[in-house]
Amino acid sequence: MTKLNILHIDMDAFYASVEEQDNPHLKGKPIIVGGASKHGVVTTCNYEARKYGIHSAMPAFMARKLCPHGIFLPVRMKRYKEVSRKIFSIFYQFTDLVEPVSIDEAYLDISKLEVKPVDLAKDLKKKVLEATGLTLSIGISYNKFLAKLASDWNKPNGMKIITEDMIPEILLPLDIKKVHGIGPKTAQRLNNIGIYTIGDLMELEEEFLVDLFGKLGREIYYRIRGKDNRPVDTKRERKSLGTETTLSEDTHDVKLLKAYLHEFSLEIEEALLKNNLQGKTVTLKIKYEDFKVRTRSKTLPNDIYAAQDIYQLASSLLDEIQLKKRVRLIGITISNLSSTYLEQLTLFD
Ligand code: TTP
Ligand code: MG
Repeated sequence: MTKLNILHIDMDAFYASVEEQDNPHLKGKPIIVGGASKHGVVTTCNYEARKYGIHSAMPAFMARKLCPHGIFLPVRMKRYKEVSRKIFSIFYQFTDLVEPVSIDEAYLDISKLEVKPVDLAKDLKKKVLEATGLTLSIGISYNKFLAKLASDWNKPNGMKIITEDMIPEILLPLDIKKVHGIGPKTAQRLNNIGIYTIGDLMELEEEFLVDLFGKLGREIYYRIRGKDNRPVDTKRERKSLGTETTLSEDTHDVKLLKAYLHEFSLEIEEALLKNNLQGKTVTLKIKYEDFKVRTRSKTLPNDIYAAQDIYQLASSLLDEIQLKKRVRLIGITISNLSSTYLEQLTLFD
């Protein structure tokens, strides 16, 4: 039997569960996080609220309609990050082969450990519950694709093993939307040609999928056959992260432009925290009314993630530019990124 050496861990209703834990009187009530915040979009909700059909990325007004007595709470990113750190420090107690995927999700490679995967998974669940009061779902398999599929199998507080001989029974009837890498658009394109399940998808030739989706097509071809040799990548990095907007009216108004920079800094801080990242380089981008683009960057000796630091840097870059023409687009990017978990890793070595 292929060794079951990969774990995928995903916290249950993460932000909402933290809120529930911090405010015990809310336990059992439908909790929606994010409805109160700037874009008016639900970031997540607890399983009680999901019974009403509420889900991530739903506009808040719709969620309120579905569940008027729901508890709508603002996003408290710093708090979630704090809890996330605690959880990841528990992962690192088991192995240093941890790939942080997001604030509440990680892969662990347990090949080096001499313990039964199920026992390890139970132990890990118990430790996280004791330290934080939170539950999580674990998938156990022999590659990342199958481990991720397994962690989603019986959420919340789930545990699922997928072994090699279960592949036909589990994969063939599965909706193609469940394949990591097939997004809603890709799924739609496949539905259009009569492909709904992985079983249908298996009928297609490798080269046909490559023609359709390029390199991803090849990956999909192998993944649905239970083959995925991506290693657990402890240093996985994104190159940059940023946001920009075209203004409703071209402007010279530095105060207004700085208000945008302020808003962007908050958004970038949130995205950095969520993805366990920090960065050294901030780039300001301006597009003038004549569509000429100017960018200016500054690189610091140290890493930053806080909105205030990003704003200060971007704002000083704006001060250095003489606005001779009106501006039609403004944006900030942070790059030179690194994982905030690398520190933690050395801490536990
Ligand atoms: P998920 O793991 O996708 O969702 P979840 O943990 O809330 O629920 P579950 O895993 O039990 O299905 O995302 C983790 C956190 O990331 C989530 O708590 C809130 C945040 N998030 C957003 O901000 N926007 C989104 O669109 C999604 C999906 C998640
Ligand atoms: Mg989750």
